[in-house]
Amino acid sequence: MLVALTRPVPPTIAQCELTHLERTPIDFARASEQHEAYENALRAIGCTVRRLPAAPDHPDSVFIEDTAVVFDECAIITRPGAESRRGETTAVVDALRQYRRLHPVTEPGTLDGGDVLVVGHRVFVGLSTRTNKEGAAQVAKILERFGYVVWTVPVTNVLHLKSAATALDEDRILLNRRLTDAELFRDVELLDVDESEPMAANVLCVDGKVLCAADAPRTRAILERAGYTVTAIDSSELAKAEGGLTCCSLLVREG
Ligand code: CIR
Repeated sequence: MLVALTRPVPPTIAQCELTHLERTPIDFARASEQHEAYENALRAIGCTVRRLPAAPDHPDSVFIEDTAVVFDECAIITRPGAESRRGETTAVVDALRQYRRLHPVTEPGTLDGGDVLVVGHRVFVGLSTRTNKEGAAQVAKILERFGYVVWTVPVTNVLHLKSAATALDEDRILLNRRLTDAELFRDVELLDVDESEPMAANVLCVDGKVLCAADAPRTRAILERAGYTVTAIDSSELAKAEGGLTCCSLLVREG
């Protein structure tokens, strides 16, 4: 069974952190509807959705991916790079404790889950405005005992590494090579987004089924030609908060 942990859009979403985008009005009702449709799409691709409590004190709490990174053997609890987001981990710890042994990232390390790209047993950690070298070193230390190999990757121009590249399978990623250096992923198979769709690399793939942004039809066609079953998801409201498709869930494989 695959459990997808999610968190509702908080009514405070308009006060979210922003790094690369200008602030524009976010329609809370519409964002919530789109988020529910996303949860339904997760169900349709085989996930059991478990919604954590809302956290109105944390405007970015819907972006649950940034609070933890879940592996088969353990889960890493992050120390988010934005101070406003640090309190989001408490409820995630409570929820994840029943599934995995937890390893927290500690000060001075910072880590956002959006910067951790797992491709089979390879783990690429983006060094960004949110994730620092200490955070990446802690990830490497936690994971070395389980046979993962960890590399760091510079992240510039985008918020997180997974804004530029996401995993499709155990040895393949979808990437936008204008936003990240393709050379860094040398022993992984690469599938390119359509270059007219700069934000299309953030897709959520579960066992060959892909959730892809509705405003990336050309990349969707590329994925379909490569044999994936693709569902288009309209997440335009949360995109104004710099959220993508991976960032609204944490996937936990059970049993
Ligand atoms: C933030 O700046 O932290 C949020 N407004 C967006 C986080 C998106 N997270 C992700 O892509 N993993």
